[in-house]
Amino acid sequence: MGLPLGFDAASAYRAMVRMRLVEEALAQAWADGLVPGEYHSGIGEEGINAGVLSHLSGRDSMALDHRNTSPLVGRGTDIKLLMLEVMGSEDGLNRGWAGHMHLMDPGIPAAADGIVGASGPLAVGQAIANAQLHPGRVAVAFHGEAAMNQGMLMESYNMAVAWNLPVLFVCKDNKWSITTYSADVTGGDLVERARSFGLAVEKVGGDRVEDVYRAAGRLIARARNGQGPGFLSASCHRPGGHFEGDPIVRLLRNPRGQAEEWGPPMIRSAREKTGGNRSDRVAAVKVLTKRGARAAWDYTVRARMDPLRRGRRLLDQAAVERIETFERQEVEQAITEARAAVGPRSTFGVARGGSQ
Ligand SMILES: Cc1ncc(C[n+]2csc(CCOP(=O)(O)OP(=O)(O)O)c2C)c(N)n1
Ligand SMILES: [Mg+2]
Repeated sequence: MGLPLGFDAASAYRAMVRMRLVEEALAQAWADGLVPGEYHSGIGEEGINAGVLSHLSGRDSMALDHRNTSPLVGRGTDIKLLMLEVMGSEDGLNRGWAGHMHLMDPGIPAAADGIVGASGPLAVGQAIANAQLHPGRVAVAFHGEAAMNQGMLMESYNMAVAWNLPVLFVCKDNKWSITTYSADVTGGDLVERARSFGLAVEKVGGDRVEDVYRAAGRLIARARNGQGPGFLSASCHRPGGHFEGDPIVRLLRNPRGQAEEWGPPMIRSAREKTGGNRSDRVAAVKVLTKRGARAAWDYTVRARMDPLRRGRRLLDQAAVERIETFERQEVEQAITEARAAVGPRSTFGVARGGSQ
């Protein structure tokens, strides 16, 4: 199948590169102790974000989760203000009150919430306002697959269908909920679950921005025309793990080395006489080993799902270089200025040369 009509590969790639570079700059700032608290990066989700955002314009609204940086970058939020906000600066986008997890850009309008599943009610609220005040505008909620086990998100699906609201729910399915395999705690099939609410559904590989563009386009056009809300399931792989400094990534990237380090103490503890009966302790070690092996295998297989690598193939080399050079200059300038404004303080995150 060729590229979809109206799809601009260069714009999509530019958006993805910009998102990736801003995320990398902020991940580095976190490692350098400049970001208070946690930082959840959206590296690996760029194909989903860029494909969906290509269909939004003007004041279409967005409700975001804890991986909110990339969608804001993709919608044109000022990246220096965003960086300052993530670093807790009073000169930031939200005067340092929002930090990384509750970023808000009233100019879009877009709002993020760190409570898992909260992008559902936020988007439904935006959609009600849009339907009443600005027919033709849509709202998009971005959430993870594990958020679909949260009641408030399911209530949002229900209300969106019952009131025929112009909203699209985008499920970024990376298969993980922090350190839990979502499949282990999820009943049934999530796409079928969404369909059963009466949502129009599509499922795509989120590493192919052109496929996301095509599917999101159909769902957003329906919602905009008053034909009802939609649900897009898009797979992705986040090579960085749950948040910066996530120790499980060490296991997944280097399972053999980690088994050598963690294995002997685990076996010793299973043999020790304290803490439950011996067969239970041995069984626990077996379960952990099996889960670790399955996760490491899955991580290795899915590591090929880089949306930028695939996006590059849609363009010629000269265009790729032009886009990357330009975006790198812009992002480097913004992060240099933001870091200079924040100063040398290093009171948060992990110390340089820490446990990473
Ligand atoms: C209501 C609530 N419960 C638990 C948490 C802690 N928490 C933060 S992110 C997360 C995992 C969410 O998984 P998913 O929705 O799949 O998003 P992902 O992190 O994989 O992008 C959890 C459990 C939270 N923030 N809010
Ligand atoms: Mg997840």
